[in-house]
Amino acid sequence: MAVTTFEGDFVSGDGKYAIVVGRFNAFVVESLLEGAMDALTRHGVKEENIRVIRVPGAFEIPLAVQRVAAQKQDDAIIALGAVIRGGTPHFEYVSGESSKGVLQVSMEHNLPVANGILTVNSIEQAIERSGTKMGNKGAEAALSALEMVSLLRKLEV
Ligand code: INI
Repeated sequence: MAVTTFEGDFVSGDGKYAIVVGRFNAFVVESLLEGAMDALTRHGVKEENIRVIRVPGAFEIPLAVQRVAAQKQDDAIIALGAVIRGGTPHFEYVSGESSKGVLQVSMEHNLPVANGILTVNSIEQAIERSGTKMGNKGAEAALSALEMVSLLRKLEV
């Protein structure tokens, strides 16, 4: 008997997307945003169906994501930020809480929220993951949002 498999694809670019961006470590985050925009538009998402919401830092991302989710305008939200380890434990709080927060909103609102919040030990690692030798985490997050929108349409309740 054949197994039925459900899997999202990247072919329908008709969804609406909100990108919530933490401004902290802007030199990295702007590259993540470029990567996300490029991935969405090259998969057929029109610029008028993308909105960008800016917040001060990664710690503020969950609240903005929650508000955007409550507006019910988008098929998915993409959270972008860059948390880079410094000399204090502040890093741990910001990285842990921001990731937990976006997951919580995703579950509560039954909405894909892609986690493109980079959490790295050094500026070098951040640069590597924002469009150089380790890819672009913003683009990856956008692709996962596209895939999840497609998958959830196939798993309509
Ligand atoms: N915000 C970040 O987005 N990345 C960081 O690396 C960071 N560090 O390390 O401090 C950071 N801090 C600011 C934080 O997100 C809040 O904006 C701030 O605490 C005010 O609530």
